[in-house]
Order: sequence, then C-alpha cells, then structure tokens
Amino acid sequence: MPGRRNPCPTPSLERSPFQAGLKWPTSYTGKSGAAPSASRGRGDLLPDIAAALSPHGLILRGGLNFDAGEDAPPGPSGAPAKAVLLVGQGGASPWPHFKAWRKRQPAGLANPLDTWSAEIIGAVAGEFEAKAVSPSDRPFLPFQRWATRAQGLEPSPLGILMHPQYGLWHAYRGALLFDGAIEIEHRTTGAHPCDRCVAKPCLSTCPVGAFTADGFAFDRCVGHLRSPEGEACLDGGCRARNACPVGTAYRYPAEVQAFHMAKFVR
Ligand code: B12
Ligand code: SF4
Ligand code: SF4
Repeated sequence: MPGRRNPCPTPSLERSPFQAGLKWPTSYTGKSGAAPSASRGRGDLLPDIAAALSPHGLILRGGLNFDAGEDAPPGPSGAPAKAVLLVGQGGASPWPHFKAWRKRQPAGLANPLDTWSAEIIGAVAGEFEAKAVSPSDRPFLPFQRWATRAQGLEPSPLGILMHPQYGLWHAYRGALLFDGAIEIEHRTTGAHPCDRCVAKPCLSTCPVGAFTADGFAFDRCVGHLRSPEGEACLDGGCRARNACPVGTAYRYPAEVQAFHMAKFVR
C-alpha cells in the first residue's frame, strides 16, 4: 500500500506493487494455508508483502511468470516455481536497518548482509507461502535476467543494470518464489538512459581501465584495489559507478560503498 508504512529516509518510489506491474499470485489461499480472509481480499495481499518489506527498507522490484518448460528453480512445494517476485533496494534504504541489526550480532559474522537479507526475506516468504532465494545462492540464479524481464531494465556498459530512476544505485537482496502464477498488468519501461548518454563518463574514469570491450577485467580492478593507489576506490566506491550522472540522489553513502568494496576485494 503506497506510503502506508515506510519509516525509511530514502524514498522508495517502487514501493507500490502496482507500480511494479503486479497482482497477487492467483493460487494464493491465505496465510499458512488458511482460507482467504474475508477482511483481506486477494488484491490486498501484494501490498501486504510490500508493507512487510518496507520497515526494513526493502521494496518489490517487479516479478514474472516463468514460461512453460523454462528451467525454473523449485518453489515452496519443491516443484518448479511458477512465478518470482524480486526483492531489493533503490538507493541505500536498507542500510540503517541492517546496521541496527548488525550491532546485535556476534562480531566477525561472515556475510552479514546476506544473513540479514535471508532473515528478513525468509520471514516474509514464510508469511506469504513463498520460498526465499538469494542472489548469493549457488549455483547463481539469474537475478539480472529476471530483472530485465520483470522491469525492462537494460545493462549499463559496466554490467550493472541501469534503472531509469535509481541509475546504478539499486540491487537485489533476494526473491520470492511461488507455486502459483502472478497476473502481470504491465512492466516499468522507459528509455534506457545509457542510449542518450553521449559522454559515457563511466567508461573513462576507472584508473586502470577495468571496463574493456571484452567485459569487466576483474583481476585488473582487484589488483588496483589491493595496491596503495586503490584506497580512493576502497573508501569512496567504484569511481566508474560514481561517475554516472543518472540517479545521483540514490547514490549510496560512502560508508555503504566502503562496506561493499571491502566485501568485493576480500
Ligand atoms: C558473480 C557476480 C559478480 C562477479 C562476476 C560478474 C559476472 N561477470 O557475471 C563480480 C565479482 C565481477 C561481480 C562484481 C560486481 N557485482 Co556482481 N554479481 C555476481 C552474481 C553473484 C552472480 C552473477 C551470475 O553469474 N549470475 C548467473 C547468471 C546465469 O545470471 P544472469 O542474470 O543471466 O547473469 C547476468 C550477469 O552475469 C550479467 N553480467 C555479465 N557481466 C557482468 C559484469 C558485471 C560487473 C556485473 C555486475 C554483471 C555482469 O549479465 C548476465 C546476463 O544478464 C550476481 C547475483 C546473481 N545471482 O545474479 C551479482 C550482481 C550481478 N552483482 C551486482 C553488483 C552490484 C556488483 C558490484 C557493483 C559489486 C558490489 N559489491 O557492489 C561489482 C561490479 C564491479 C564493478 N567495479 O563495477 C548486482 C547487480 C545489481 C544491478 N543493479 O544490476 C548483482 C545482481 C547482485 C545483487 N545483490 O544485486 N559480480
Ligand atoms: S555514465 Fe552514461 S553510459 Fe555510463 S552507466 Fe551512466 S548513463 Fe550509462
Ligand atoms: S573499483 Fe576502481 S579499479 Fe575497480 S573498476 Fe571501479 S574504478 Fe576501476
């Protein structure tokens, strides 16, 4: 429900599932297998998922029905899922919630952001008869391909998907898999900002030219990050990503970028 519960300081304009082009999976029967509640019609349930995610700074990032015969991951029943809803962030909205949670965790917890995401999204999945999966699950699930289909996003020259509103400052923290189909009204479209970007500063800012015609030169980037000269990227984030003029209002604060860079270079 737009604006119903969103204590997070970062605006999350995708918080309405209807803006994301979604309706509730048609097979939904209510919480914990109970009969549908008369007081909560089926059309309320997708907003309820958004409302359950919102206090954690998380938003729905669109969804899709798997095609017949597609190699879909197992849903809650163990049979191939029929639909997926992507969960993530636009801007750094989960950060304060994650940080507060992290203070309560043992020091040195490995992969804290994944653990936090799995905890929150897993609880929401349990409430809505879904199965939670993570972008870090192995083998990797095709989150970016799903996002492309769900919201019509296209890759930037950096490999990160470009969002017309959030620019490069968005990510996926998990997904909800369902045994039933979702009715999709429309998907968010819009011109791909990179098509109109003539200067493409993202491609000329990396000090070691890690974005090449053959793709991202991971070793070159990490080699730089591990050298004394890499401090600027480590502390302030990827210079190429920061050079993009789109969605700058959603740019992650330096603290958040440093957290991701530390994980990336580890
Ligand atoms: C492995 C991985 C990497 C590897 C290799 C990427 C690659 N060549 O595919 C490395 C370590 C290089 C990497 C780096 C980064 N990654 Co990464 N990565 C992944 C991961 C875990 C799996 C990718 C994969 O193989 N998927 C399996 C295939 C089958 O799925 P797919 O959707 O079809 O795959 C697409 C991607 O591989 C993409 N792609 C191809 N080349 C590249 C290159 C880069 C740099 C990226 C980001 C994507 C990408 O194109 C494919 C077709 O659409 C995904 C999460 C996920 N499950 O998808 C995150 C993911 C793609 N990464 C992400 C991010 C943000 C990053 C970083 C910016 C790291 C960070 N800590 O912030 C950096 C970018 C570095 C830079 N300086 O710009 C985000 C992208 C979000 C978005 N807005 O699109 C994802 C989706 C994770 C998330 N939680 O949201 N990543
Ligand atoms: S700088 Fe231009 S080309 Fe690069 S990601 Fe941003 S909009 Fe796209
Ligand atoms: S983190 Fe630094 S070295 Fe790595 S790709 Fe970005 S700008 Fe280049």
